[in-house]
Amino acid sequence: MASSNAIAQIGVTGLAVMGSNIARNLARHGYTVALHNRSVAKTDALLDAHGDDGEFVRTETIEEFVGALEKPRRVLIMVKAGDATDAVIEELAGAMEPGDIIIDGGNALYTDTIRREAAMAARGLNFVGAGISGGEEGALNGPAIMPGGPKESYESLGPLLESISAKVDGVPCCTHIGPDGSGHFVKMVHNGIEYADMQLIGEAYHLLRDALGLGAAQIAEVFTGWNSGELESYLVEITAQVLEQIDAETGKPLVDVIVDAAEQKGTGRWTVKSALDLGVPVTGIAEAVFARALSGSRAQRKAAQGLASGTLAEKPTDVAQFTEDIRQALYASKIVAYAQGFDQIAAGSAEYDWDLHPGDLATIWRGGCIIRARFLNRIKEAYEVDPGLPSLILAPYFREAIEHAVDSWRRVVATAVQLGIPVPAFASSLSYYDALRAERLPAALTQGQRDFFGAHTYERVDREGKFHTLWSGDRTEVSVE
Ligand code: NBP
Repeated sequence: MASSNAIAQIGVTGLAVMGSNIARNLARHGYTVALHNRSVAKTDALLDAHGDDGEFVRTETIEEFVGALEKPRRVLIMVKAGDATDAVIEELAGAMEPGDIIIDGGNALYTDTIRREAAMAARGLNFVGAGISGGEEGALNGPAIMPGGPKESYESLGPLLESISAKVDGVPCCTHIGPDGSGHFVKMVHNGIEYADMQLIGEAYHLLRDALGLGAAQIAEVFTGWNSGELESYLVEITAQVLEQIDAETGKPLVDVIVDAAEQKGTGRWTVKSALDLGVPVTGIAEAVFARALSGSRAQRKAAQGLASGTLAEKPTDVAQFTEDIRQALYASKIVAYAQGFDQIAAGSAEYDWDLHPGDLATIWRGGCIIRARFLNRIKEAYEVDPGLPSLILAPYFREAIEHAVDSWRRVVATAVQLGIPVPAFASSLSYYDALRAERLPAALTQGQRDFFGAHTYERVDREGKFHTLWSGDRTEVSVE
């Protein structure tokens, strides 16, 4: 119901798919919501279609919008990330007063959020960068929400955001993440993990199709079965549904008529760029981003058709065993992807002094968001037992899960290589695991080479200090201060 004089508890500006659904979610939870969009048509379309969802206040100008809000004012921005967000923030800040709260629920780059928070704080405004996951369905029925920003603003905002978020065992999928850009940072890493998870599922599908010769309907059944075990997750569930879908025009499985070139909006790329800066090896996420890029290199791929494969091995004959091997490889690789993502979160927390709590993130990612999965309960438990875990892989539950899976994992990667089926994320995750557990890495040789050509020095295994060999002299070793 639209009303012209109600005082709204929150305003939403940006009423495309995400903003409309969050506004409806808020109204359904009993909040009076002021509505604003750059073009009024979207505001009216929302009111026409869903005005009965609750109490809305229709506004046209920013002044009208801000004037409709209770103080301290709370405004949620849901516009396109980047310049549009800056433009809207500037306009709002001009109309708001010290103590008011601006929440950016878009997919902002966390460094932009750090900058915006500082600029708004200088004007006395509270700025909250909130990562929101769950797509349009989540926005309407309960997303996972990752709000950063000043702790004080969460006192006023928290109950409202928690009420519209997803719940798991009665626990809201929303918590205060930390200062300034931390909410958008963890949302970015969440999306990076999502990329890795999707790539791993894609590789499992590829092997089931090309190594075992299964059709889409049979593979859908495999994924449905997997979804009742430890792999239970939103992404595995929707994979089965996508594979079951039949194209109305051709009668073929839809997946067989979709062009095999994956696109990306950028959050995976941001995750990898940030990981490079932080020096965190998120190999699974990086492979997933590159795999999308390679799939999209359509001209190159076309030109490369017919390149030699070399002699290929026979396909596995024990379908049940190899299917189980793939399931185990998927589970182990997925653990690696999450472990790497959590490493990046720990590194970001240290770099920006955010004091992030990984167990809290595992808790709020259990529902609402795209990477929601049964095993996030296990991650939550692992961090409850040891908040300072050096790697998720070292938590007893995951250590045992990988120990159980590792033979299958090796068989899958070896078989894929012998059959010429690309499995970049499975293979790099296994290599990461082997590197992590290796007693001695070839990095000693790398250090020797660096010292040879650049006098970069090295450390010794048997005594403290930095050393350099006089490679172009008499090749004796000197101690370097
Ligand atoms: P879009 O990202 O497509 O943005 C469209 C909205 O931005 C419209 O309301 C549009 O107003 C407004 N806008 C633009 Br474009 N430029 C503007 C400007 N200069 N000034 C004011 N408003 C402007 O919408 P969305 O897909 O609903 O996503 C909203 C945010 O949520 C984005 O940051 C997105 O990354 C994030 N997000 C999306 C999803 C998802 O699943 N789609 C999930 C999680 C987060 P107009 O109607 O006047 O053109």
